[in-house]
Amino acid sequence: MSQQSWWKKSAVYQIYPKSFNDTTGNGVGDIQGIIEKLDYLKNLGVDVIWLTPIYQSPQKDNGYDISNYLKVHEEYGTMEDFDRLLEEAHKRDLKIIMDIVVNHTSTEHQWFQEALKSKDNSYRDYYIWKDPKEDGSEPTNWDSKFGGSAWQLDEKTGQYYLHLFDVTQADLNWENEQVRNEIYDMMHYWFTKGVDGFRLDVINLISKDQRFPDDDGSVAPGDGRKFYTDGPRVHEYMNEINNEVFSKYDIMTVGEMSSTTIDHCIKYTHPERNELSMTFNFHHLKVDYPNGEKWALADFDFQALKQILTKWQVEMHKGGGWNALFWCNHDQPRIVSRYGNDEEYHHESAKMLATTVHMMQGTPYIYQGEEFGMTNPKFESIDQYRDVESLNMYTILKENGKSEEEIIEILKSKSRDNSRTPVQWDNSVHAGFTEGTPWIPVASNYNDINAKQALAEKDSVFNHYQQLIKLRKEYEIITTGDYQLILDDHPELFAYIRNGDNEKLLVVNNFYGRETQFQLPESIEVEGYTSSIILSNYSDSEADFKSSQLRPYESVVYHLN
Ligand code: TEU
Repeated sequence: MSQQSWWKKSAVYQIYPKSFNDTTGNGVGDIQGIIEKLDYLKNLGVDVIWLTPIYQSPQKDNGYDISNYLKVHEEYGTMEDFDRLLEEAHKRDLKIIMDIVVNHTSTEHQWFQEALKSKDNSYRDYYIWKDPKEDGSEPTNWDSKFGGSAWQLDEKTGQYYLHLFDVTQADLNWENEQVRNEIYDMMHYWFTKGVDGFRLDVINLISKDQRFPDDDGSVAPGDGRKFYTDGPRVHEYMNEINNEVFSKYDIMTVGEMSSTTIDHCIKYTHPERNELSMTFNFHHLKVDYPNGEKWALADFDFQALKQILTKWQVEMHKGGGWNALFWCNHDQPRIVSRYGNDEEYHHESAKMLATTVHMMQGTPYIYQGEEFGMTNPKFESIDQYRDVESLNMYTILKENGKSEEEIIEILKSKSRDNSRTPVQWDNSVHAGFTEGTPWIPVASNYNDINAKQALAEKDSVFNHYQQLIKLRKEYEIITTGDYQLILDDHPELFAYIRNGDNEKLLVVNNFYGRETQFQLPESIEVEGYTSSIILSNYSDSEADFKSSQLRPYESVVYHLN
């Protein structure tokens, strides 16, 4: 396998520094705190660490609002701390990829502060400014993803600027070649330091339809996504970034693709197109959005989940693309609380969910705390929330007539803060995260669910993740085999086969807390194959791979050859 695809066998661990490990007592995680946990991560077996933004930022969106790409946010430490982290990681054969946000900057960025000065300032065209409509209203009816209009009026110059996210996150104008060159210089700075790659934030939003039309409401009022998602020049820009920057280093890149399609993701990741290594898509994490609405409650649609993950496996494999595999990140609720059972079957369901994605084709991502089954915190008061999106939505849902209780129930299920509570290292005060007051409360179950406890347990969730990572290194079929869903509409089972040359993996996952029968379809050719169980979340799973009675959340991987 050629050098540049080392990431096809890697497991990536995502760190949200703010909530990872605080060594100064200011209640915020820091770079020294990450250095102190590198041996823990090495023991888990991961190969790459993804750091969410650590750049200078007013922290309105916890670092996704960058005010200086070339400085480290002071609460996290200094550039010397970062250099030491990189050195210590590389000593342990751990790679570090950075989170780069180039769809927008903070409005506190020097470029934006200059742009505000006048319409003819040389930085004005770094951002997207439009005159009001004739009646003085916003240039288009597009909504911000964090609620409200995507346009903010600057009284001084009488023009609006575009912000697809918070009002303090102004969209950059990628049509401007000077902007692109500034971004490329900044990227070279980090790669020259020895960084091993980038996670590119909402990178498929950077090309806007220059007509800036109103949304006709055919999808949903104000949903202007189709005018900037996978936009007209997006692949041209990806290709230019690759030619100008990525192609000069042995690195990996992963694009966060908001509301994208398989066709685009094949284009983004096919090796001959020289764009990105792999992509995140989120369609499998919207099957608990009733009618596509995030801020409402519904059980997850299990059949839709199976179909979506299958479609992405089959078509990306056929098209030569490469998936990032994940359930969790800093924007998503904790998966064991979302699609699993975080009480009666905590360990079984956390392990089952991990096996489901880790045995698929792609590069798996583990979000901090997922490796030992951290859950949603189930906060009871709005005072416990910090996320700008959640706080905006609290206001909007209130204005729309929802009661406090209804809104709290929605936030408990949907808020991004569900994944941003401090990592639960042990059962000491604040779960060993800080000796100060944490910036966001620790989940109350840290006595029972913490890393120290998991490391001491033989059959812990942590140990299950260790085994999954090892299996990826041991069985080539996990990386190269094709994927075939079986028992497509089974009410409880998500079962699939990975087909290799003269070998198969049979992966059977019970997604529910009740027993159910597995029967291998006659159509599956297994004559002459012998089998062994290479992983299970029960110690005594059925050896007969053709037929078994599966217990609640039971998940078994059979190797057939
Ligand atoms: O996320 C973009 C994104 O798609 C999600 O934030 C989603 O739009 C949001 O949760 C609404 O459902 C990236 C980062 O991961 C996120 O943390 C940032 O807030 C956002 O971009 C803006 O930079």
